[in-house]
Amino acid sequence: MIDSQENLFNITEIKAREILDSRGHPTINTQVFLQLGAHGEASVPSGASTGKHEALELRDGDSSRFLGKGVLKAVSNVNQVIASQITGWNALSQKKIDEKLIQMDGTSSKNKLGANAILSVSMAVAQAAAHAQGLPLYHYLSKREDYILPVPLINILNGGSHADNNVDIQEFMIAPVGRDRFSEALRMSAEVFQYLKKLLREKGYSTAIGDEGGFAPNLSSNKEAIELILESIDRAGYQAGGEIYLALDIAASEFYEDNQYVLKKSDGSQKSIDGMIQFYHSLIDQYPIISIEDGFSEDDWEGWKVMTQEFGEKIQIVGDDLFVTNLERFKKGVGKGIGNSILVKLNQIGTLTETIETVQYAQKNDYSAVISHRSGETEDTFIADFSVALNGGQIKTGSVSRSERVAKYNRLLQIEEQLKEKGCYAGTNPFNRFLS
Ligand code: 2PG
Ligand code: MG
Repeated sequence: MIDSQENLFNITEIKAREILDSRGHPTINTQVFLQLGAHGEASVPSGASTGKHEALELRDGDSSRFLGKGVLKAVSNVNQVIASQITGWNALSQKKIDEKLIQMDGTSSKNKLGANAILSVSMAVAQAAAHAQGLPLYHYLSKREDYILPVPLINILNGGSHADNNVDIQEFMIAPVGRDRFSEALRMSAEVFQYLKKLLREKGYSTAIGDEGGFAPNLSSNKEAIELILESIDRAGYQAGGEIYLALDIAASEFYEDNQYVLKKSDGSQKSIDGMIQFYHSLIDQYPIISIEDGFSEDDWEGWKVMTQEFGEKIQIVGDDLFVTNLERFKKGVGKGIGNSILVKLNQIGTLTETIETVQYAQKNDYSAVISHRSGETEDTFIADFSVALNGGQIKTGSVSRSERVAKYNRLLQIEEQLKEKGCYAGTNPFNRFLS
């Protein structure tokens, strides 16, 4: 009896295809069908400022299609290679399936089958299992009694590799902590975004947006971006530094050249580790900044160490390109006492199980875990559920414009509504250690 019930969760078909992401580049979408009739699907995002230690995103390299960016090899790896091995397996056995995928690939950076191919199956299996059990994904993944709705880090001004402007810092985000509901925090942020638009117009700046839906004007300096955001917060009637803090993703790997940080999009100035530390002092001492991501380059462990010593008690220091959601690299960083937070992107490592292990390791070691989108995204809302399932307390998924970003926030609104008193907004909690 139990056997036949379990059979209902067996995978009957796996079907992948090439679709488009938010930048008009191809990516992979995979559906997993179960005996029961239920199915799940997932689409894999893609970065622009990718870390060099990330798992491999398999692209065809055939310049006659999509400028070489096609993903037909990854699609065929799912439809032929993976499907032939995983069909018939029980979708409830996520860990076993992920282990099998890792073993089938057999390389440390998943460069045989491609992390994009593998991840699309891993996520779609979880979605299929959740649907088959009639559970929302966040509940299927964690089965908690109570949940935390994450603070959204909302990227309202874009620079770096995500925008064609003269701003070096990649992301200027607001962290709306001063409310007790996610929906209210999101409303505050959307209002600030609209005030920022008005302000940019008044000043004669462009209100065109960058890859993650934040504005992307040409500005006189990185600091001007911060000043404009602070003024928008004020005009919206909120208190910067009380109700809303600022968070930055410097994405410093993007402008690290010959042991120097070269602010090439703005004034072209070159900075050493000391120069960067002084730069951060001038920002952190002056503005209500609560979090800085990738303040130093992905292999500049020395820079990271100095930054952590200098600011580790004052602000959240997030490793993205540095840790690449990779447990081994992350362990090395934790061992060296580097950073106090990790950015978590499923496609940097390639399976759900490995990603969960990394988040759990962070939580055990008192590092915060910020669940993140990529700059090239799709309408898939997996990470919204994932952030709630893991009680991480923070999600970074772009601005409050562009549907591929807003889809995640809208999914969180639904989750908050479903959870009622079982869901609690994280508010200031993830940052309390820095706020006293
Ligand atoms: C980052 C991400 C997402 P990308 O650097 O944190 O914002 O950008 O996906 O381009 O790596
Ligand atoms: Mg980053």
